[in-house]
Amino acid sequence: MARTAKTRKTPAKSQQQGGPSDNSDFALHSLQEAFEKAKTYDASEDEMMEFYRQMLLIRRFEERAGQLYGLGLIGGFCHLYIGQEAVAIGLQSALDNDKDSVITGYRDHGHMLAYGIDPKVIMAELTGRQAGISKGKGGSMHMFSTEHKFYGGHGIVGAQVALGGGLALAHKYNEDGGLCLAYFGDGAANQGQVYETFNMASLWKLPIVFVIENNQYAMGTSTVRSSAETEFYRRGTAFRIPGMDVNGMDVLEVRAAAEVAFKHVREGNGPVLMELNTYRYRGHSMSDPAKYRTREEVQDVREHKDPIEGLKKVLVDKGKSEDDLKAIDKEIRKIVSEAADFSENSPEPEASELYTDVLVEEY
Ligand SMILES: Cc1ncc(C[n+]2csc(CCOP(=O)(O)OP(=O)(O)O)c2C)c(N)n1
Ligand SMILES: [Mg+2]
Repeated sequence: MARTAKTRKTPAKSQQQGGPSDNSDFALHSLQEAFEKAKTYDASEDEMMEFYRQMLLIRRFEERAGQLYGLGLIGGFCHLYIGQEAVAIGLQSALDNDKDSVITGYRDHGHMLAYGIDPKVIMAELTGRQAGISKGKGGSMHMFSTEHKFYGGHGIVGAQVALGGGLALAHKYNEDGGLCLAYFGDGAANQGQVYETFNMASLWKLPIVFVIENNQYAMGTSTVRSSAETEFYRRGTAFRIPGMDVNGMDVLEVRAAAEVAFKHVREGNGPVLMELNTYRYRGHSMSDPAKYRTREEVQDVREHKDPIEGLKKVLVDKGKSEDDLKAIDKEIRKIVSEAADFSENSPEPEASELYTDVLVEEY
């Protein structure tokens, strides 16, 4: 019988019975077992407020980016991260920003914000301005900051995984103590070079964390229609890479998983593969009317699994007042408005910029 979208797993799958550690045919589950012993990161109240603030920044920034796109101020492609905020915030909060590197695909604005990069230069890049992080020449998909060890922003599905392997090799070769966090989607997980990278990374015990952001769709195709194995955390088994299955809608769970995975990698044990189960609320890109799923499906996730609302509940239970949380919202709206104003009022690149950053010689 054909599998339908109804049978696909939900972001809450990892909370259900019969998780990976019960699966006798999934051999590399030692990290999953360690993680399942303490699935919620014991965050201080300040840390939780910071997670809340950062996730809200991504949400409001992306909403504004969507509006600017609608007004014609952003051209080209634009892939929003709304719904997936807990993944980037939970993982990147556990990084050492002085040492570690990050690489991802084209859905990259949220990762840049999570890495502490100024919203103004991200928004200015989206609107193609000189002040943008790639001088306005990269746009939404090609943002880059070597200063922050953020290596893109890539439009070729899966290519960032092989490049991430290279970054990890550099960390090891230079003995700089860093690790590479390489994000890719459920669709990208079916790309050939991903497995070549798994092989070399495991063979050479490279310091890399492979993160599959399973948002359930690759463009308009759900995972059950495209993938023979939808338990993506198992995909490293043939390469002896331990897997972890994580609820990517819960920032405290993501951070708890990150602690286990990063420790393993930092101790020189080679790569880890993490599957982060999440969901994108908007279409694949701004030009996608999303006819391949029902409104009810999206609404159900928004109402029951939203990462920001989920953390808000935890904070309110801990005694935070609605007013405290509203004050954060106000602060974030101001930051986002300033970023939008900055990006609209900044000059476009000079025509002479057409001749810079162009490779014309062999190297
Ligand atoms: C090599 C390659 N093949 C196809 C495409 C077209 N394409 C762009 S995004 C995409 C889907 C990727 O989905 P997924 O990896 O799940 O990432 P998501 O968009 O869900 O974050 C495809 C097929 C591409 N950009 N590069
Ligand atoms: Mg996807």
